[in-house]
Amino acid sequence: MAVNLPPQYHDAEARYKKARTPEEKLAALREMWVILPKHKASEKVQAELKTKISELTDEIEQAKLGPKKAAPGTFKIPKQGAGQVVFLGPPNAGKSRLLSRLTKATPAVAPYPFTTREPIPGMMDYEDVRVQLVDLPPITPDHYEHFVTDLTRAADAAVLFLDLADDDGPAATQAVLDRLKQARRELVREIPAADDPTTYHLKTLLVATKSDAEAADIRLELAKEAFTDRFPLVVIAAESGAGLEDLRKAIYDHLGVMRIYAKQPGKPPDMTSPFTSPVGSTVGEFAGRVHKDFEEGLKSARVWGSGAFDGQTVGRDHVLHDKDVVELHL
Ligand SMILES: Nc1nc2c(ncn2[C@@H]2O[C@H](COP(=O)(O)OP(=O)(O)OP(=O)(O)O)[C@@H](O)[C@H]2O)c(=O)[nH]1
Ligand SMILES: [Mg+2]
Repeated sequence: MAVNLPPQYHDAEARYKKARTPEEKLAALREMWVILPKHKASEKVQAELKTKISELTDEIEQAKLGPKKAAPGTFKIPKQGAGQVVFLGPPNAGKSRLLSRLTKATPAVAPYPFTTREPIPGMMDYEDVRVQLVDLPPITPDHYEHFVTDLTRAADAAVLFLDLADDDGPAATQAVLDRLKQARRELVREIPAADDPTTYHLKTLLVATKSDAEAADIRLELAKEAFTDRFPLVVIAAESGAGLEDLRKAIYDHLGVMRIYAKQPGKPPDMTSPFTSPVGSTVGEFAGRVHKDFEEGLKSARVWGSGAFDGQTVGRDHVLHDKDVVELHL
């Protein structure tokens, strides 16, 4: 879709290209953001601008911290599977124990705080897809690893932890939210449509752990009062396994993706390894995920699955549904 950009936008863009310092660049990018018309056709440009503004703000802030603390890119976790979900929470909340229950990863689990020091990824199976979970060091007002800022940007969603074995559980979880906000990371139920580009929003699911602990039910009521209007909530006990199957589904659903099975003409579909695309993706966008040249080259497609679609021929703008089978004609 073509975007009609006003001349002032191009002026600001020219200033951006000429800018020599990160601060000058950021100022020009912010002007571009203000001028940019916010509608469907400019969504891609909006997203690109937001990422640039957010990255540059991080860069300027990390430079202020000095080279020792900054170490940008110390930890990068290459994405795998249908999406990447980071674990954020206070110390000792059971983050690592949960990772060890949902994946084959073997993080250290200990009855004292600050056990986890580095990000640890693991792959969670859910039906015929896999979701990447990343266990992270704990967050408190005084303890914050700066690589968490980078890792939250790279992630597709977050799980926020609340410890039902701790009277201070809700306060400790609130402290995590506050500390992340200082790093311009805001955890939300849904990403707001038109948001402030200097803050990075991350779609978040709240997980209350240790429901088997004494008096956990009373603490759960308090936790609900504090958080249920802000996040969807799943209650678990990693030790007994209670709630874990519901949690797998909740994490997958939370990613907002759908499974699409590719089929070659004259052959049965490959039902073993679906592609995953954001909910609402079109045939054209799906083609681009299968191969970067396919989106351009796509002539038509046949779709089996949702509703009346039983091999019907559709165009590139046709919106797909979870578990559709698609045959691309190039
Ligand atoms: N009763 C009970 N204890 C749990 C449960 N899950 C974890 N624990 C215990 O809680 C303690 C902390 O667990 P970890 O998984 O190491 O906690 P963490 O959040 O990774 O802690 P940090 O790495 O310090 O941030 C361990 O002693 C676990 O055995 C649970 O569901 N029920
Ligand atoms: Mg841990």
